Amino acid sequence: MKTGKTALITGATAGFGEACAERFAREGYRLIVTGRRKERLAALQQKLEEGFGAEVMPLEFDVRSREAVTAALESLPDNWRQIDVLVNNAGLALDLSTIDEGNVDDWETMIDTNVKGLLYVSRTVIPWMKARKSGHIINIGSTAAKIVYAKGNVYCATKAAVDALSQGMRIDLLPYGIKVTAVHPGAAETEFSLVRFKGDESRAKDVYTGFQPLKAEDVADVVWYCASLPAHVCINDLVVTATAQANAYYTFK
Ligand code: NDP
Ligand code: 8X3
Repeated sequence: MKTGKTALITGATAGFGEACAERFAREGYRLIVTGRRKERLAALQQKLEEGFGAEVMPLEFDVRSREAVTAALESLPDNWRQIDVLVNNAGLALDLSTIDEGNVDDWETMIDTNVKGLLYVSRTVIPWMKARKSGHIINIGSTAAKIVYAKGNVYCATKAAVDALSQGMRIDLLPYGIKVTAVHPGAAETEFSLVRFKGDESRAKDVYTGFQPLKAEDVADVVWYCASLPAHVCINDLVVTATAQANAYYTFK
C-alpha cells in the first residue's frame, strides 16, 4: 500500500542501501536512490517499479563532489523534495594499514566519502525537512565508530565522525521536529570488503568465513524499524552485530 512518503537512500547500488531501497519500496515509499553506477541504478529502478509498484527517482552522482551533490539534488522537482526519510549510507573503507604506512589517497577518499559526502547531502536536504517541520535522518555508522581496531585508524575515525555528527544533528534539528538516528552495524557480507581489498575476492571472502555475518537485509530491517516508529519515539543510537560478533574486533569463529 502506498504511503505517499519519500525516502532518499544514498549508496543504493549495492549492499545496505540497495536492501533498504527494497525494504522501503515494499513498505509503500517512493524512493530516491543514488550512487555512481548508472546501470545498477537503472536495474534497481526496474526492480522496485516492477516488483513493488514503487515510484523511483534515480540520481547518479559522486557524494565526494559538493557541486555534483548540490546539482543532482537541486534538480529534483518540488514534489520529490518532500523527503520524509534520508538514509545517509554511501560509504567505504579502503585497505587496512598502520597509520605510518597508510595510503594518503585512500585516507582522502574515505574522509571525502564517509564524512564530507554525508554532510553535503544532509546540508541540501535538511532545509527541505526544516520547511516541513518533519523528517528523519538515519546515518549509517559502524561498530568501527565505537571501537577502533588494528589498522582501521582512518576508516574508524570517519565512522566516529558520523557518530559525532549524528549527535550534533539530533540536537540542532530538534526544534524542527526532525529525528536523527545512527545505526552502527558490525560485519556484514556486502561488497564492502571487496571494495576495501580493491577487488581481491579471496581476501574479501576470508573476512566472513567461520561465522555467520549480518546480511544487508538484516540491516535494512533495522533501518526500517527505526523509520517506522511513531513521531514521538526516536532510536538515537543503535549497534547491531551478528550474534557471533561480540564487539567491533571480536568475532567468534
Ligand atoms: P557496499 O560496498 O556494498 O555499498 C556501498 C554503497 O556506497 C554503494 O552503493 C556505492 O555506490 C556507494 N558509494 C561508495 N562511494 C560512493 C561515492 N563516492 N559516491 C556515491 N556513492 C558511493 O557496502 P555496504 O552496503 O556494506 O556499506 C554501506 C555503508 O555501511 C557504508 O557507509 C559502510 O561504511 C557501512 N558499514 C558497512 C559494514 C559492513 O560490514 N558491510 C558494517 C558497518 C558499516 P557506487 O559504487 O555505485 O557509487
Ligand atoms: C564495517 C565493519 O568491522 O569492517 O564498518 O569495520 S568493519
